[in-house]
Amino acid sequence: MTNPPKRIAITGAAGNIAYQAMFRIAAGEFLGDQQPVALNLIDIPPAMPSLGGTAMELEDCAFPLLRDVLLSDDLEKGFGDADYVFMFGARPRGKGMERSDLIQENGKIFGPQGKAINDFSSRDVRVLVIGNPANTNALIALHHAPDLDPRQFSAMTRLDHERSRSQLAARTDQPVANIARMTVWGNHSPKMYPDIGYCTASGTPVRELVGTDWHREEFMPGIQQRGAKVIEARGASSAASAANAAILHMRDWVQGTPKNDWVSMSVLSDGSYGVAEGIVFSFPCQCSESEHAIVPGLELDAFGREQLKANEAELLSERETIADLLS
Ligand code: NAX
Repeated sequence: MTNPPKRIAITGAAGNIAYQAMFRIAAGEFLGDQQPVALNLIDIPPAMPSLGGTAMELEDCAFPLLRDVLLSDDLEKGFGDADYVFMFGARPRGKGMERSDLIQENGKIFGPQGKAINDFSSRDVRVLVIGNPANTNALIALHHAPDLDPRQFSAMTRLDHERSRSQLAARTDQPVANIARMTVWGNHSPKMYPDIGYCTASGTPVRELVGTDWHREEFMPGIQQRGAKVIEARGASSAASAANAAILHMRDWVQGTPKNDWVSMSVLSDGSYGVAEGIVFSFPCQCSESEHAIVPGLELDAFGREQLKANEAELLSERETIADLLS
């Protein structure tokens, strides 16, 4: 018997990351090769002609699992009956734009979109915000979806998590598949805290293999600045790796994380680890059947606690900047 299709809404569908993500989703990399999918591709009116071209390409792939493709600049249609939402769509930072302007401008997008998800998507929808500033945009979206559980919303720090695993594999000379229990705490911004305190490489504590100086002086800034380095080299921001991380984030949320490991996910803080409630903060999370739980009880040293506080302060300040959008 064939499963009914799951409907996946993608905002910013004419953009770079979405272009790297949607073909993989349609090929079954997110929900598996037994699950038909329907795509709702959402963008703004000027992007519709280009999106039409992408839809032709999807058709030309003749993906066996792809049942239906809808293109829309209308939020009701776009988010209608969505089971999963990837929110890539955002305004890029323009010339002379301050970070606070960017936060304000993007905030205006995520309020109405959160409301449309609240009003028109499946009651069990799961939402991932990628568009920057992702954590605060997710906070705005979930705030405008009062009929849904805030736990149905998350923001992406998975790219930072995978970047970390890859660098640690290279440094310890271990296969990347054997790098476990990495944690990226905080905000998807250069303040994020890539923590190796519990991380293991083929079962050995990574901290013993790499040392504190390398962690703080090379690894941390390397991960925090990795996005900027990609832009410098490519002349464009990370797209394929961001799409990969978005698919992994959603796949693990739905299908579950491996036993004895966890992933980094930005979710609404419940006060765990002393982080203020009411901000979307990256925590170590374990997932099972579309639910996530913050891994409890990890010990942080004084340096780690300082890093969490700095991230908390940054996210509280971002929340202050968009306070009018939360009223
Ligand atoms: P692009 O500029 O290529 O695409 C953005 C798309 O969003 C465009 O097609 C634009 O028309 C659309 N858009 C703008 N306003 C919209 C609205 N109101 N409704 C629907 N669509 C709208 O950017 P891309 O490279 O795809 O990046 C997308 C976002 O991801 C950016 O905000 C980027 O900063 C962010 N990133 C987040 C990452 C993360 O780890 N959380 C990493 C990668 C990336 O930097």
